[in-house]
Amino acid sequence: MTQENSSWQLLSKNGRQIWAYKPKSNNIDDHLNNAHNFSEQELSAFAENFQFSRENNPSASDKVFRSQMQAANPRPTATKKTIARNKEEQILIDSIINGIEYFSQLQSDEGHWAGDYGGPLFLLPGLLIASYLSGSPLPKPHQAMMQVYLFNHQQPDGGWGMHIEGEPTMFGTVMQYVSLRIMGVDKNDTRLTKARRWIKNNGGATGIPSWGKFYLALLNLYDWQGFNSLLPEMWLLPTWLPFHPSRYWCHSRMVYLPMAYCYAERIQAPENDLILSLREEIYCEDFANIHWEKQRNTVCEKDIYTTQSPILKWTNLINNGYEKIKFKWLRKKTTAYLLKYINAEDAQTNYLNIGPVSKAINSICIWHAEGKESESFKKHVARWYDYLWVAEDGMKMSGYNGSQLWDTAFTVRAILESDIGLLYPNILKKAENFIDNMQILTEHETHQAFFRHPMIGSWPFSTAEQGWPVADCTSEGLSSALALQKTDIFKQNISDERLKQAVDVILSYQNKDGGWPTYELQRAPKWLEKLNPSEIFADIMADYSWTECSAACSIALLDFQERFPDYKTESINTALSLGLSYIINKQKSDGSWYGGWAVCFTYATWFAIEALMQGKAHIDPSLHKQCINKATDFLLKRQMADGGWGETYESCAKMIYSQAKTSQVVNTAWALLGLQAAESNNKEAIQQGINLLIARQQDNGDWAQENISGVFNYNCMITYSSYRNIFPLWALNRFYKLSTSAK
Ligand code: LAN
Repeated sequence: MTQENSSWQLLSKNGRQIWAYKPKSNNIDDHLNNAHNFSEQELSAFAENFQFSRENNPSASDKVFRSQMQAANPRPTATKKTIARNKEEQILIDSIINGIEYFSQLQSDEGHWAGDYGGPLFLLPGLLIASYLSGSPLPKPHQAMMQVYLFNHQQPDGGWGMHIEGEPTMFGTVMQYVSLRIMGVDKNDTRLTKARRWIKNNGGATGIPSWGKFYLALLNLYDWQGFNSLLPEMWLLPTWLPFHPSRYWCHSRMVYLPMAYCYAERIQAPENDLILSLREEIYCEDFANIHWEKQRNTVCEKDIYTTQSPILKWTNLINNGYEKIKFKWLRKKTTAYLLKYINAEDAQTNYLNIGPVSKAINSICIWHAEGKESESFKKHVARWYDYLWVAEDGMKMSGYNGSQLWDTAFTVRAILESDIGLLYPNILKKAENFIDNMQILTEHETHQAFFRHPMIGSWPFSTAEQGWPVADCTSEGLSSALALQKTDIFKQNISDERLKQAVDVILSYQNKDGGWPTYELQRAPKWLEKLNPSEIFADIMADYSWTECSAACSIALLDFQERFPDYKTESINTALSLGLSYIINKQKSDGSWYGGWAVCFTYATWFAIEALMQGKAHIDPSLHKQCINKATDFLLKRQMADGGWGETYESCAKMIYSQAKTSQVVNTAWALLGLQAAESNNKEAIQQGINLLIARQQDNGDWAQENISGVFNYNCMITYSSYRNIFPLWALNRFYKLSTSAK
């Protein structure tokens, strides 16, 4: 390893992962080494070592992490050789083994797989604003790498998208612009001049969507008058009201909570030279002359995803009116409540918070309420680093504190799909250890007071200490634990009792419509979506059911029943028939399913097929046949000339299948998993897809990073860097299993 290779190191402890610059030791609690600057020389050495070009692919390959892990970890060897019956089979086995052995080098000592979880471009600005407002600058090397990241993702016309693959938007561009200025980049830097041109050509920052207006208002770059009231008092209304915030989707709830506090307090940076200059840089008109009230609903057309409904407009009118006459005593009571809630969320999540947006805004609230020297604020700052990730494109803010449990659970299933996986007991043992450690076994003390869904027995998406259970993560945790226990190759620690607790959680998560949501039951009616104020996301107001979540939960229940047929048989059977009917009803006329959390139709179609095939006994046979036939027809129709499948992120936003220029290994793998699960008799199509996966595999067992694979709320993409390994491996392993059992 070169010096540059080793200056950034990923430290990890029980799933917690932090990038440290030249750390003094491997102790994660001591990761900051403030003695260092980051020289120009080091920067260019980094760029040379880890080349990145947005033009080739805006999605980085996670080279920094991967090269480090490869250098540190020897390749494992199989406990015995798998004998092939012919040359073709040998190629298949070699590819699977190569894939497993390569990927196992990326496994941490504590058993999980880490990886780049970037993609959205509006996260890092939030953190930088928190650090700027609170006067807590990030270390120089971190800032230098953040600048690298932001410039790497600037597009040729000077703008930035909302996420790394998206077309430039006002939100993306203004937020990155301001971030770079906060970090001290000169306004005359040609890249910033170009960005300014983009902003001004598109109407200026008055048209930034509401989340951007909020961030700019904090910086004193937007008048709070130009921001629609969030009616903070709403939090004190009776909880039975259908629009009470406790009924919102938890991510919206936990973002609008600290936003309401900041709004109620009108938190605002003091004017200084930078702020005064920025006011001149990002607007088309003179800042002092902007009619702020008129800007409340101005949104640049490049940003709009959800248009304001008439009822939202009326609500805003009323709320803005109330703001003029508000009762001071009530406002005081409200902010005290908001703060209590923020403190509770901080404690429940060990200051990680539910996600990256609230992480930054909660930090701001605690700084404002308790001060920079308070213990709570220091605990917040300590957790900023849990959200930062270094890849060859620079330092980014992750969409979560990682995808640890999720990736580990899938990897176990992919490896164990055939007997080849059994040849790697050490990898599996370590993974089991991690999955064991990540199950949530205690309840938050304040869970009832703050509207939390019971969580004993659940699994999270990232780590147990983050403290937010997820329905389908619980399912993947359970399915992977059961798959491991089937092997019986080493001592395992998850008791029957705990498996049953997981099932109880899954059962408790089923929505009235028969499907499964993400973190909580759907608590608000769908019409509440009319009050979605975000402009840039859809379906954020309630926790609706999703095909993938419903499929994962149904599959976990089926896996569980196989092992414990007598546990709550009736309840599980009822849950299954409702859940599977939900999935069937969601099938589109072309045979596909829309995927809400990854790109896109191939993802959800795979999940749905898997659940319907495994749950066949619970479905009317003719309906089942019709449904599966339609699904396989859909997949076969979408196969590309080279044997692969490929979708772009536009499938998600437009909700219409959008074919990529080239096939994608991740989509190909999902389609193949689906076709094989469906027992499609088009062997040739499957063989062609398999050939493509093998041909695309690199010599070291990895696959190249292609298009971005994850999404949320239809309109923002998110990177799942492990998917390029997990799913091809899984599809190949299934092919091997089926071909050996058939003969
Ligand atoms: C995630 C990540 C995981 C994802 C799956 C488990 C894959 C999915 O099946 C259910 C939904 C879930 C848990 C999910 C929901 C939305 C999240 C939390 C994210 C995509 C990661 C980041 C995103 C979050 C909302 C980002 C912050 C943005 C806001 C609009 C608040």
